[in-house]
Amino acid sequence: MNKTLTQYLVEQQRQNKLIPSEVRLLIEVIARACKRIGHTVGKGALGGVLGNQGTENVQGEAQKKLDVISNEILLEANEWGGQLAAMASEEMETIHKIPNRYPKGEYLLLFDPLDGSSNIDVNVSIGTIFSILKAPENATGREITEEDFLQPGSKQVAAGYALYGPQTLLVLTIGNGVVVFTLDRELGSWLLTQENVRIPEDTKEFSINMSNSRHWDQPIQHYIQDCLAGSTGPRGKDFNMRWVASMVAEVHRILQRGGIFLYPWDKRDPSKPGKLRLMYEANPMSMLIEQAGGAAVDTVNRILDIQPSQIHQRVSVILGSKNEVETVKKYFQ
Ligand code: P6P
Repeated sequence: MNKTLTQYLVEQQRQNKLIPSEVRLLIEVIARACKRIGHTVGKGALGGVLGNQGTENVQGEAQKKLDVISNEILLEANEWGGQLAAMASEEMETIHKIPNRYPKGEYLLLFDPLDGSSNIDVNVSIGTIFSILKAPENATGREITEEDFLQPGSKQVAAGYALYGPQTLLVLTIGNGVVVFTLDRELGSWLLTQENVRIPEDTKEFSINMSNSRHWDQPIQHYIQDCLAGSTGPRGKDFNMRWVASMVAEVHRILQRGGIFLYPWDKRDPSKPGKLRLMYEANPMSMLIEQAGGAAVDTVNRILDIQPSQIHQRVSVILGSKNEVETVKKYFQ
């Protein structure tokens, strides 16, 4: 019988003293909320949950009904438990403080409630990404502010994602490697199906939105050209390409078989350093990638070292097989 999520977390808490009970309970609540999100997503047209909400989020993007529903599920599930001081979400302009009627804890939860929204209405894999930080020591006894969230990704206590695909998966790191749980839909239990996930250090598979190529910086243009030149070109090997347009699906493929994912700055909107958000997309994914032996940079700097300046800030993302990320960095030097 596969270990349950609870058994895995209790053992990590007991053996490695890696996570206090508050973090174990918090992860279990998040996992339960992701079960509900997956169930709701799975209903599709039968649940009347497809299509647009008719509103825009803080990013100026049209919100899907499921974006809003998923956000609500995570807020409601995490408000009352007493582990959190506040939450932040791609779908909310400002931080969400724990209502006074509930006890407050010392952790901060950040999430992209449903990543890959452009895929919702066409039944392609989407997911929930989450990141757990500890509130600063000096936050005790005072109101939590947005500044309290602005910690580098290296400070994350835990990170993970749920992937709503052919299987419903929960992929998690508490700083002791990466593990995968598969949802047993009959039992409603997350069962441990993979431990110590390791990313192959080399790859022949890149993941980038090629339709943006005329807008890329020169180094990215050169890197992709060299990949496309294949075995007769400077790389001396043929490459394959994948683009699902769901970061969760791309990262999961890379965790399983290696690869490199790139969403670099481009000149469509020069003021934006990239499309993806640092706090609740790039940071949690970078922690998972590094914990599995990969690398994650913003073209030159380690993503987990970036000191955030605002909660919704964007960043260029290049992550995956360690040696391939190093190769891309050389094009920028
Ligand atoms: P594009 C989804 O909207 C997302 O934030 C990531 O999950 C995904 O990798 C990227 O944007 C897709 O972007 O420009 O190809 O639609």
